Amino acid sequence: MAADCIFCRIVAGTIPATKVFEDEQSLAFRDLHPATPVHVLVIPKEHIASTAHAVESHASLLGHLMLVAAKVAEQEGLAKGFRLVANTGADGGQTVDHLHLHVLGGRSMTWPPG
Ligand code: DGP
Repeated sequence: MAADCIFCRIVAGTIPATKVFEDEQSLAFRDLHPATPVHVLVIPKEHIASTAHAVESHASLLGHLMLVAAKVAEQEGLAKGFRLVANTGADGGQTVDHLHLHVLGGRSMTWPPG
């Protein structure tokens, strides 16, 4: 756990969040500022600053997060599709330095992103 990390505090339960899924390795909760009708963040409980900070030993955890994201999408009724986003670093638009997948859905989306 990183002491100054908002998402570590959500994992620890010291900051509230609306959880939609949890297991030993991961947590999924609703984004505070939803960009789409369904907007859930899937995070590892372990503090990893970003995808750029992940190492080989995280490979199975990263795969697990993708599977959790798909499970959350199914649970949220996103049968028509959804978007997974992992903003990474300043140019990637990352604002919270704890690796997370955005599960976005509930409306059709355009490409490329802004
Ligand atoms: P990113 O910009 O990719 O780092 O996404 C961070 C997201 O985290 C952003 O969409 C807003 C969300 N967020 C920030 N602080 C909190 C919080 O305290 N609770 C919840 N549920 N979401 C948060």
